[in-house]
Amino acid sequence: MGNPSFLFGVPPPNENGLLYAQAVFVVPVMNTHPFPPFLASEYPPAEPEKAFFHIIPAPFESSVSYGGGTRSGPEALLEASQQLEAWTSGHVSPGEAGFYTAPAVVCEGSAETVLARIEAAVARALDCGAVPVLLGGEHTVTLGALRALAAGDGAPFGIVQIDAHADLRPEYEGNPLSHASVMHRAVADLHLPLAQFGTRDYCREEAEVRRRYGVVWRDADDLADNGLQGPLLPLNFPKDIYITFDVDGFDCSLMPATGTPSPGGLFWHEARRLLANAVSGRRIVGLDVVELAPIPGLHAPNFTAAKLAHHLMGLALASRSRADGA
Ligand SMILES: [Mn+2]
Repeated sequence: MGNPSFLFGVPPPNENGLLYAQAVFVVPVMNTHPFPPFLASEYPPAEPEKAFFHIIPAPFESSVSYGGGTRSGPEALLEASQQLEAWTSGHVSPGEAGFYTAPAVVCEGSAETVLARIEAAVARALDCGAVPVLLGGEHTVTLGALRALAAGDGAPFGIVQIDAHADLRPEYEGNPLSHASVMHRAVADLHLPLAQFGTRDYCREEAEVRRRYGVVWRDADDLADNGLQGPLLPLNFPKDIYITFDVDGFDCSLMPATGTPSPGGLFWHEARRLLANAVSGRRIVGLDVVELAPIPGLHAPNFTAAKLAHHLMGLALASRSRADGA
């Protein structure tokens, strides 16, 4: 890898307000290489216009509060995805609907600059009729996807968040675009309905934000003690949902490779049952897997994150098939 190679990126909005142009610009970067397409070992990459899924790597890392490394998350997840089987649980094959892995979002510049690029990449996915699958990067990247969906012409949608943290601080260390504030931006700025599951590390101020904005939640302790107990989402929650899965929602023994690992989290089958419950009767319009911070030499968490992304795509495919009457 001694030769220069290139990362491709979607340009930020231009002065005419266009979200993206046809051409991409090229930023030379030393000692990097294009990320492998998602599960290319089983499915050759589809054309963007024909793919059901646009997988968008967003290796953004800026507002680290504990351990770093999320900038390496998308590449590690994509590499690990080559080891996946074609089926997810329930014998669903998302790849048959077409995977297009977009060029990695260029993550140089300010958070707002990067968010504009993410928004453009997600808008492009939506224009293609695809489900955007964003791979972080720190949790801040979710805001770019939410902005694109909110600006689109789709039906109203709500957010289903799996996370150890509420991410509801108005700002964190003076930064309103911190990963610890991303859901505050969603509820306060974008006015999106929000449901949080698996939460266990948050403060009084965030609990007050929950009440102020009518956030739905089931904390990890409650889920462990009482189980799911009926539908997780209220009847009046939007039928269209965006799923944001912060991998620290998993227990830290299953997912040590994240910036703020925490005990008392979800295990695989708990997460699977929780997601099935939340998705039931609803349609997934986009999703992300964020905050993977790979540990050199430890492959299991990367594979766990890849399998999670694949599983979520299986749920999205099934949810859209139901909604479309297929
Ligand atoms: Mn988070």
